[in-house]
Amino acid sequence: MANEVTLLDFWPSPFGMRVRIALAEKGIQYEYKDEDLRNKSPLLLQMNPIHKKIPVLIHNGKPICESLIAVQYVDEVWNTKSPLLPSDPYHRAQARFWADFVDKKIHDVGRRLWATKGEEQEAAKKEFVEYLKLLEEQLGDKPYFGGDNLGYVDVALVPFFSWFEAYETFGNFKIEAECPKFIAWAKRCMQKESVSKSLPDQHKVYEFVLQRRKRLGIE
Ligand code: GS8
Repeated sequence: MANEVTLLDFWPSPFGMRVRIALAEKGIQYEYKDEDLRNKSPLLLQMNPIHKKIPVLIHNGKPICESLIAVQYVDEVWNTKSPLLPSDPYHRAQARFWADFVDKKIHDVGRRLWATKGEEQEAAKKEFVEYLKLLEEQLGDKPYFGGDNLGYVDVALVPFFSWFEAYETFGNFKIEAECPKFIAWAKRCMQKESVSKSLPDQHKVYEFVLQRRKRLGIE
């Protein structure tokens, strides 16, 4: 079967980055299409008519929506190389739990770090550090959440590292001072080409967030 793979994405999206990393880990060639989310392409609307969101992975004409579902799909279809989910069902359930935790907590609190001010922002900073400390505990002494190799939780989480300059600058705090182990883990992930090539430069994301703050009237 031919393997035609397209990714509908938007470069600063941490969700899109997850699928980019998964495809890179598996060594899959694909066509990358950057969407203008204020003027969505007919292809995006056709491929994700329910949520109308990126990322959408298109495999041989068929769409797979939702980033974590797409990462699992990639892991299942290209299963001969770089497994992302553990083979043991209990460990697999745990990995899904923490990826779900990242989805439910990190994205939202990250947004509050750059899009709010005053008390709300202070509360977000406290919460953010709390979550990173929980993740540090979960990492333990392992190099990656996946153990000796990059795994599902790493793929779900590391994209947010590209937003750290924006979080720190607009939140006026230093994440490394609070969570050095987390930063060491993120830097370890960045040494992998599959990750470094999939994540945009932190400063570019910062500039993007600055424009968004202006549009939202925060600046
Ligand atoms: C979230 C995707 C998403 O929010 C996933 O894939 O994991 N749960 C989904 N995509 C955003 C861009 S990144 O913030 C998006 O496409 N937004 C367009 C819109 O809401 O109109």
